[in-house]
Amino acid sequence: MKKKSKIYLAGHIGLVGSTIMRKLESEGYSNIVTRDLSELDLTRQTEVETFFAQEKPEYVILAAARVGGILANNTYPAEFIYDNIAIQTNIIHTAWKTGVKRLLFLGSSCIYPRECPQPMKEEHLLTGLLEATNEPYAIAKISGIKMCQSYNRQYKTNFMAVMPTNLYGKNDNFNLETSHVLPALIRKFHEAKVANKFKAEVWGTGKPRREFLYVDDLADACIRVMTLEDKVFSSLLKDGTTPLLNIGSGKDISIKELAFLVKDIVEFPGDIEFNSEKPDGTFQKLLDVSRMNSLGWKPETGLKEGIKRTYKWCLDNSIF
Ligand code: GFB
Repeated sequence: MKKKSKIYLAGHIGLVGSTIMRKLESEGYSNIVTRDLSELDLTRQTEVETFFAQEKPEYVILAAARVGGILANNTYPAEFIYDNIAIQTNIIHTAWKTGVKRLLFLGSSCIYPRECPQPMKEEHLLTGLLEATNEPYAIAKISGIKMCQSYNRQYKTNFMAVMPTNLYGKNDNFNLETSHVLPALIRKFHEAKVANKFKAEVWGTGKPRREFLYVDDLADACIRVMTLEDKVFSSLLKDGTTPLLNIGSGKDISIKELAFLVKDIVEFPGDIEFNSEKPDGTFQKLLDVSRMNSLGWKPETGLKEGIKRTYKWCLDNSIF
């Protein structure tokens, strides 16, 4: 991927897409194509085909998806499976038809089995049952990986899937009904502080463990994969292997520890109340990131620093 290459960034407004956009621009990529939902509905096959025929992108970064936290996944399983399968099917298939040189498909660490050995390696895919709260989303993402693998095997395409761990950062979703845990805790503790409340609620038992990655580090990893030398890139796809790369920080933390860390950063003086009526989800999701590390990538932003930057961004942009 060269600075002048035509790159289609699908999903440029969300947490991941907007960060990749900023990073591409700051690195001097000058021919990035985007479309808002009002201009292009990615769940509509003919709209996607017309768009690719007109724009003829050389590279595709597929960050468009229906995403959300544990409650959103559990409440809207139909949208999570339908939208994701439709979006990725239309884009991956049309990318093959129009000869796209390289495609990057973004998934999530929830593709791995619920009882997966930790840390979870790429080869653990499809070795066990999935976590119930996000099974439809995980099935959609696994289908996307398998599409990339099938097209690579049959048509010699260069389609790669990257599986990030739980992400957070600027431009995240801070809606308490649909967000992930980290933005939710920032908001809950901030609002409790401002309202002089004595306590704030954290869902579940606090025992599950999660790995967090600052989204700027993910963007860096994505661009690194898209700019790998052909020789290195194709070695990752050889013999029809699953085109899969885990992207994470390599460290996890319990939700309880996370809650105390966020409470500290936000300076909420009250108590934390765990509500065990709310679901815990998977007990642990820690990625083995040795494959990505062997490609020369390592995250730069520690969890505390990343949360501080995210909270500052919220305050600077009057998010709450
Ligand atoms: O981030 P989260 O919604 O997603 O929840 P998952 C992680 C953990 O934090 C769960 C707890 O154990 C939640 O119960 N938690 C505590 C909270 N307080 C809160 C809160 O106020 N809001 C939220 N949202 N959680 C999602 C999947 O799983 O993560 C997706 O459903 C995807 O498919 C994504 O993989 C990365 O890590 O459980």
